[in-house]
Amino acid sequence: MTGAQPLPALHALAGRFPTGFVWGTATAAYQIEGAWNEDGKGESIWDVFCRIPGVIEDGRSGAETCDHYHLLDDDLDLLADLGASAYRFSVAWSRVLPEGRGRINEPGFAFYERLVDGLLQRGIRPFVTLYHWDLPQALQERGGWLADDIPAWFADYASLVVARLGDRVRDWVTLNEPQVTAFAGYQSGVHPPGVKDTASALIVAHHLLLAHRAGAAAIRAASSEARVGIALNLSPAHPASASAEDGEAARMADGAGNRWFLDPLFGRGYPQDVVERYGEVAPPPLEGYDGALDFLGINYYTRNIVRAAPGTKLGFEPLPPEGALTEMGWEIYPDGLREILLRVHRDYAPRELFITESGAAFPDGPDGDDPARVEYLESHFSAAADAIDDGVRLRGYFVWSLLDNFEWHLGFTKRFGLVYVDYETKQRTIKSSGRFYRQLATAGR
Ligand code: GCO
Repeated sequence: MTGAQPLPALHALAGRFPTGFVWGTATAAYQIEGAWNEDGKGESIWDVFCRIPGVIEDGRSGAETCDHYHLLDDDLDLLADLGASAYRFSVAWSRVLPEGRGRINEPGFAFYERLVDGLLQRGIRPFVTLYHWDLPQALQERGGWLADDIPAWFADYASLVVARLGDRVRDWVTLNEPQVTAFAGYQSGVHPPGVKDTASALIVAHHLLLAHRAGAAAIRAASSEARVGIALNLSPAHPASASAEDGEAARMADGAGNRWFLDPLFGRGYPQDVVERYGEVAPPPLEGYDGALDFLGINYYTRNIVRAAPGTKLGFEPLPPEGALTEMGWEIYPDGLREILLRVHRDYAPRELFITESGAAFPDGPDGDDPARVEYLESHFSAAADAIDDGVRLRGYFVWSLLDNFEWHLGFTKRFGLVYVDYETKQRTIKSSGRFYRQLATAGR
């Protein structure tokens, strides 16, 4: 199998997306940049965390990874070659503010200016994420996301970046997946700072929401043209059976994972049913809070199936995924993308929606032959087109990821790229999925 799609089918799929649809790919700074301590960059919490023995599956770190910092021009050419009309990347906070606040690192800004200018020269629209998990270590030492001051620190950082790039960048994503920052960092502890305490995770989630709002105001103050969004990881929660107990379990899983962020961002405060179950560890209310979103970004990978678990705090537990799985062990479930888009559209009516990430890991080799990813993309783009047919205001789709890269605590054991990266030589090879993406995006534009 080569993964080549018959052209008429591909054109039919591309034709289901409206003119002006945004064809993007996505990355994050720590996962691709490398150059962890070059040109004045400060340490981030990931630089520090990766040194702890045993926390990263292959014992490695993002210190070098794809070396995008030095191979920027090649990667810009790759993006153009893939036919992308947009690119979502993140700014490493500690590259521009080594201590998180105060002293500016000019070479850090120069890098992002070169990146943005290079995109614009190639007709590619930048979508900039301000926070994709790599907090400056200096701020961690002042309490990190648990500190009451962090919304203000984030807003100061945001206004600085927008002051530099806001004449060329319109689309800003404040935070990537606040649910993961809070719960992987402070409940399961698989991300830095490796804390395992639900009460702390809920305070961090609260501070992230406050930081989003403060950041959004700072972005708008620095640029009247700016459009502000956030990227949430959302997954439908399905009950394991038709029983009332499993139905309630699914409602709680949806509440804790999805509504916990959606409800406040759309001005409804925290979901009361989940607040009640959290009991004494619940955060203070968010009265009068609104995310003021120009667009909502959804990162979609899979669905969750849950059943009742009466002994647990929230009363549910996940079932092991079944059926066809990606190398992450996640069920391949394109219908869930349509379902979550439709549900968010109906329940929250965001002005605009973007799929800010969707993609899959498979055990790819250097030949770049990845028929499973081609199929994954085809089925998920179809699901996105179905949602558009249903009336969802979906404006764009960013494939995760442009390049194979550092998959956080899983190190380099998982490959998500449209482009294969040889981590020794740093050589890039466009995979079959990259060629499929190019054909689709080109036909769609
Ligand atoms: C996320 C992150 C990405 C991951 C990707 C694959 O959504 O978890 O934004 O950084 O690499 O999702 O797990």
